[in-house]
Amino acid sequence: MRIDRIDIYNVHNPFNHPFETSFTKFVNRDALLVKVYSEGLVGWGECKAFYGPFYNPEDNGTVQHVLGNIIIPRLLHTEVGGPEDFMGKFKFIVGNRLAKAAIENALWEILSQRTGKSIKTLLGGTQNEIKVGVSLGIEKDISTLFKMIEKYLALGYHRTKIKIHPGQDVEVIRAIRKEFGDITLTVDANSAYTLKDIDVFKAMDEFGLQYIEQPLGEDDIVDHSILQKQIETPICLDESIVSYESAAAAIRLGSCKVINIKSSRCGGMWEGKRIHDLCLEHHIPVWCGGMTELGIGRAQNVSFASLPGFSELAHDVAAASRYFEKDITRPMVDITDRCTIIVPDETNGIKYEVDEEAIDAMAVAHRIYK
Ligand code: OSB
Ligand code: MG
Repeated sequence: MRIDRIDIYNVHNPFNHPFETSFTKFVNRDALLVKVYSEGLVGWGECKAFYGPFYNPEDNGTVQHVLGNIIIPRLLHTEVGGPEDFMGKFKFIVGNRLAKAAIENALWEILSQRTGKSIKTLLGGTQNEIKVGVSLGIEKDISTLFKMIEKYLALGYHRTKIKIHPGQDVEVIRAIRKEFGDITLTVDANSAYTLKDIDVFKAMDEFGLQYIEQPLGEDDIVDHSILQKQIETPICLDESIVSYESAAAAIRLGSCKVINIKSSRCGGMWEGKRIHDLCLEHHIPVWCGGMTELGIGRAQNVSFASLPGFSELAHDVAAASRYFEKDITRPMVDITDRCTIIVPDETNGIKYEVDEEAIDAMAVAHRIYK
C-alpha cells in the first residue's frame, strides 16, 4: 500500500468523571489521532499516549515529534506491505511504541478495506463477543468508591478493578470485601510500590484477588519475580510488557502469572498478537488492557480481544459511556445485556464509523503531511 498523505489531529474530550491513578488525576482525554490516506482508502489510528509521561516514557509531545519529524517523512510516498512490514521498516527507532502503534493500527484499517475482511478475521480472532470489566479510579473517600462499584456491578460488569497507591490499599480491599463479598476483584498499582513494601502485598493474600496489576517499577522484571515468589496472589504485568522479548523474559523469570496485553504499548496489534501467542503457548492467562481510549482505539481493542486467548478474563474495554458523554464513533461502543461487546466482522454487520464531525469539534490542532 502506497502512503499518500497523513493527517494528525490533536483532540480534547472531557471525562464524565475524573479518573485518578497513582500517577495522575485525569480530567480530560487529550489524544492524537492519525488519518492515513492510501490509494483512495483512509485508515484511522488513535495514539494512546497521555498529556504527560506518567504511565510510560511517551506522551503526546514525544509522539508528535516522533511521528511528525521521524516516521511520517520516511513513510510518505513509499510502499508498505502492511503492519508487519511497517514494524520491520521502523525497527531502527528505539522504543516509542505508542507512536508506532497509532500508524500500525491505521494500516490494519486500510488492510481490512483492501481485503474486505475484518481486523478480527485478519488477526485470526475467534470470539464473537468479549467480556468486559471496569477499571475504577482512586476516589476521595470509600463511600464514593462504593457508589462507583455498585453502579458497575448493577450494569453487569464481569470484574471490578480498583486503583491503589501507598496508604490506600489493604484497608480499602478489606472494606470492599466486607461490603460486596465475593465479587471478582483486582487491584492496579501502576508501579507505585517497591520491594520494601512486600508486607503490603503479603497482606493482600487473604482477600482472594484475581490478580495484582503492576505493583513495582514500570521497567522492572527482576523485582517482580522476587515478589511473585513470596505471595500467593498472581501478579499481572502491564507497564513492564513492552515487547515479545519482555514478555518472554517475564515468563522465564516467573515475574507474573497473568499478562495484560495492551497492543499499543508494544507497537501495535502485530506485536500484540505475537505476545498473545507466546502467552497461550506458556499457559499464561491474558486479557486486553485499556488506556481510556476514544472510540477509534476502543473499537480496535474490541477486535484485538477477539483472539482465542482472551476468552476467560474480563477486559478493560468498557462501554464508551463509562468515560465519555460524547465520542468519535457512530455508534458509540456499547455493551450488550450480557455485559459483553460484540466484535465487528463481515458476518454481523457491526461497524464503528468514524464521526469526522465529532473529531472536528474536539480538535485543537490539525496538521497535514503530504
Ligand atoms: O494501568 O491499566 C492501566 C488507564 C490509563 C492508564 C493506565 C491504565 C488505565 C486503566 C483504565 O486502568 C483502563 C480503561 O478502562 O481504559
Ligand atoms: Mg494497569
